[in-house]
Amino acid sequence: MQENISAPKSEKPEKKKIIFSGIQPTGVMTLGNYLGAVRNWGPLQEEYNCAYSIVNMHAITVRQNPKELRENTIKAYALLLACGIDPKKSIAFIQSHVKTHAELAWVLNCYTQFGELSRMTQFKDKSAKHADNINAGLFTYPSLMAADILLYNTDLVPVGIDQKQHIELARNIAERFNGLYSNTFKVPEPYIPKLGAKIMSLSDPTKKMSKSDENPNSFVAILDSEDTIIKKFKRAVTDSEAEVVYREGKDGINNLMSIYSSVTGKSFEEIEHEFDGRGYGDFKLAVGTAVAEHLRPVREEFARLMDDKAYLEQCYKDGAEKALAISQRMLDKVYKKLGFVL
Ligand code: ATP
Ligand code: LTN
Repeated sequence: MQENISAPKSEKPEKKKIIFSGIQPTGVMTLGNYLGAVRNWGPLQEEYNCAYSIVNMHAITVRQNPKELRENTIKAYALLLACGIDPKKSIAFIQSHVKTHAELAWVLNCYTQFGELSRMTQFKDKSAKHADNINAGLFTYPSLMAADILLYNTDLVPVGIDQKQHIELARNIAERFNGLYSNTFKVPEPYIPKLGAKIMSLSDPTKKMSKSDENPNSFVAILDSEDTIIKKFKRAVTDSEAEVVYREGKDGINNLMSIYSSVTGKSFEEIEHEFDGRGYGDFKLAVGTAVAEHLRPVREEFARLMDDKAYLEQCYKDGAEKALAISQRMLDKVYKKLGFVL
């Protein structure tokens, strides 16, 4: 007998939840960005309505060379598509093309406290790193990020663990606004992967892998050649033991095990077993080879897309149009509640 698995006629189909995330076009995308965030964005398209943005307005909170920023923005967009984001399924756009982001950010700035922004770890880290340019944009960066998220009625924000604090602030801003003006914004949740949420630097495994690190050996860029990837893993800092086991204090090995597990799907136990009695040299080579192999289709698709700038332009223009249509409705609602004459 065939089972009737369709929903009863009276029940409305459940509305898909909404996902929003962004990445800055500051330099090259790293393995950290990929495993912590971007890699998870493609598969989410099947179950959710997704919007993904290249957040170039966030990028200018630290000085950028205009020519490089322009090139990096196109490259970041192409990489997004190469990583599996399908512009027909998701809204994929460049932040500065959609004016509502800056407009809502201003409003939210007026509902965000100085004390809250002062507590942001990213602000403290970046102002220490760029002591000659602690600008107001760097300080209010999280209000723009809150605007990005809140404009789309977002349920979930897939990010690495370092962004959790910013999402908590976005939640607080949304709740504060809702409390003052009645329900307006959906309160978003962070969506952080169990594995890969914080990939560490290869040269100092107590620090996060970051694309703005001056030492290129500290990170693997998604577009690095196979040889470069293997070389970087060979040089990765580990410890003076020779045991491939996941254990507290073995930061370098723990990081390599997380990376290897993320790209092969093997559990830590399986990895420990595979490298039982073998040295770090073998293990590092295996990690490098597996990562290079895993990234090969991304590199190839990226090269293909960069040869078709007209297609990229058509995609980001189309993405911006869709993003504007949705976000303008939210901005109008906010302006009305504030008492702005419409
Ligand atoms: P920068 O070095 O310029 O500050 P970044 O490398 O931190 O940049 P972002 O554009 O700020 O990159 O981050 C994009 C996404 O990648 C975010 O969701 C962030 O949480 C995630 N991410 C960044 N670095 C890592 C990492 N080392 N491990 C896991 N996820 C990461
Ligand atoms: N702040 C994030 C990038 C970012 C973002 C967003 C992430 C800007 N706006 C909205 C998620 C949702 C970062 O530095 N990684």
